[in-house]
Amino acid sequence: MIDLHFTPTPNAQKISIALEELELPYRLITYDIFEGDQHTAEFGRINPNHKLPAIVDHDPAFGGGPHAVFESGAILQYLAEKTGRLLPTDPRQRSVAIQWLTWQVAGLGPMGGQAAHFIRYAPVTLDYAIQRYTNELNRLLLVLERRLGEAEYLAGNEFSIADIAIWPGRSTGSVMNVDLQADYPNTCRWFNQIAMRPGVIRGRDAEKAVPAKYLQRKADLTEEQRSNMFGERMLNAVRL
Ligand SMILES: N[C@@H](CCC(=O)N[C@@H](CS)C(=O)NCC(=O)O)C(=O)O
Repeated sequence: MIDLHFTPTPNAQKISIALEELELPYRLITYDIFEGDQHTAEFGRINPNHKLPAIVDHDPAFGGGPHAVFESGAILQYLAEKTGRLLPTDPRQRSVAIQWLTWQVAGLGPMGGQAAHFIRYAPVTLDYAIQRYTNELNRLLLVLERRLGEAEYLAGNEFSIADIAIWPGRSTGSVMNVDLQADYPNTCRWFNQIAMRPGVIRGRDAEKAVPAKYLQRKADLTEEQRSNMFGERMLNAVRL
């Protein structure tokens, strides 16, 4: 049994999708990140970075008791290696899959996150910051579009954890007001194809198990919520 520490966001959804695709039994433990559930010392022992997602595998293949894993990319790789699935066995294709996985966690994810932050949450409108992050996000979306014009999936002809890492960020388009259908036809083809996979549908629906209030957040946060997400309370969780 695997514990999935979860909140309804694209990063955490990557893992519910992977677990469903791999048909691994898991228990969902939900966090309201706006209320600061992620800042407890108990969760810090599972994820020293105090962010979602994280997993605890109570039956790791290498034995020795429960094993905690944080960072969505590392979790995806861990689950793929545990099961021998969702990562190509051919070394060249496997390397390609890891490259696109890393591209998402180091580029597309953080740039999308910063663009969303300055568009939705910044208390003042900072044109330069918005322009900087939306330009970079646009560039990354073009890189994705070009890749999906030359290959069916990110790693080539096999669905892999690289696709799972990128697919849940579909809301990126709505942040940017991008018309995926018109402007990114290859990405759109890939997106719709993956959306039909039963495992992906079940993994996406994991968020139905979280209390509705988690999903009804607005951009104007209370002072406490802002502090939990971007301020003092967030820093206090990692202070010595
Ligand atoms: N690089 C991390 C990012 C994790 C992350 O930023 N998680 C967000 C939710 S998507 C979070 O926990 N935010 C709460 C906070 O910042 O306190 C990963 O890929 O797992």
